[in-house]
Amino acid sequence: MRIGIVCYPTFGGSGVLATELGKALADKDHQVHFITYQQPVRLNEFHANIFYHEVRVPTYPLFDYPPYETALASTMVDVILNNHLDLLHVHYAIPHASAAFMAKQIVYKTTGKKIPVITTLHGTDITLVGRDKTYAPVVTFSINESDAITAVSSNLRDETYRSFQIEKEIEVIHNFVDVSRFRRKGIDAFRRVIAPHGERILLHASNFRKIKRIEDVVRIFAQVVKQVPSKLLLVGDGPERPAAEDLSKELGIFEDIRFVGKQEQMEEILAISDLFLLTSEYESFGLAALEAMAAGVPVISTNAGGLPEINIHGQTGFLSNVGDVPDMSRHAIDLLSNKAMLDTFKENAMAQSDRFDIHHIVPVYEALYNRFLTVP
Ligand code: GMT
Repeated sequence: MRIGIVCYPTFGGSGVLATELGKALADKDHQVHFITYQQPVRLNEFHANIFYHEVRVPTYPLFDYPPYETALASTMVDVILNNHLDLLHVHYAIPHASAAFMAKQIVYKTTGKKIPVITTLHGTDITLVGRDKTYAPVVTFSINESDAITAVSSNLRDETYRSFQIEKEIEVIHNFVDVSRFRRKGIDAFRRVIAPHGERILLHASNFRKIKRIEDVVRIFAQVVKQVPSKLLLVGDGPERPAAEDLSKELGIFEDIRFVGKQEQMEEILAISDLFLLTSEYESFGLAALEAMAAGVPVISTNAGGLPEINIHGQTGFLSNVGDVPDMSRHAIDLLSNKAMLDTFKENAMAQSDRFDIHHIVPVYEALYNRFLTVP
């Protein structure tokens, strides 16, 4: 198949998932065309079946807001026609689903070809940004105009039905992880640099937006470090980082925390970590938590959104109400101070991640694509 994938090229989960999907499809001999404004972060090696088409947005003094969506739709048309694409798979509704609708119309009017559009909803395109009145009519329309709609969790599917007038079926295809990539032994030298006295290593990775409640991560760690010798690694960057740095100074734990910024090699970092913290107010899925589990790192998380679909309370980690720092701290301390329990949870986390392995989920997407290719 010749598949066009449209996504955000950044570190965010939707872009990561879309890129990993494209790479997996290319490995299965499909031809994959990424259409986006920058080389996707995880598209970091050459593959004969992968093509990257950059969306250029020419500027002009009149444009206070350069029209990205127009540039994207026009690039989609070019790529569809020049490469004889069979379908477009867009990740994150805004503005990808509406640009795809426009591209589909143009291709049909000019060539009579009907290009199927599949829209995968990822989370904030529905729960935060999409719900905004400014965007909602276009989001509703373009989702309904998609030939197939998928959501990355049952929770997100339900949220979408609650927030928008959706007339079509939304299919749940959970996010996936390439388990084999994350099953690796930690590099001792690396661990010694972070935790020179054999301390436990806690980890959080995100885009440091408000929704992640980074201050809760810092406050949990402040409790843990009182009871268990430990260090905290904070991976990623974003608007809440300065506040987290200030809070860790205020709580006198700045020296025990490393703010390492954006990192591509998450598997190296996870391999030396003992516990993953995800304190979000909402996660449609929580891909970062799944990657942690694949590496055998148990997860202390909130019970928001789709997190209970992956993190099993009392088995792969613990779930608490949003903002319940004492509960999350207690769970973290209990787990880190009981080696037998920690080892069991590590095994459970790996076993749970196997259910979301790339080899199970990618064929589900292929089957979905095939449905559209076989319809005359
Ligand atoms: O977490 C973010 O804020 C980034 C966002 C994105 O669009 O990249 O992540 C969303 O999509 C991921 C992949 O499907 C999910 O794992 C995240 O849970 C989801 N984020 C939210 O729902 C807040």
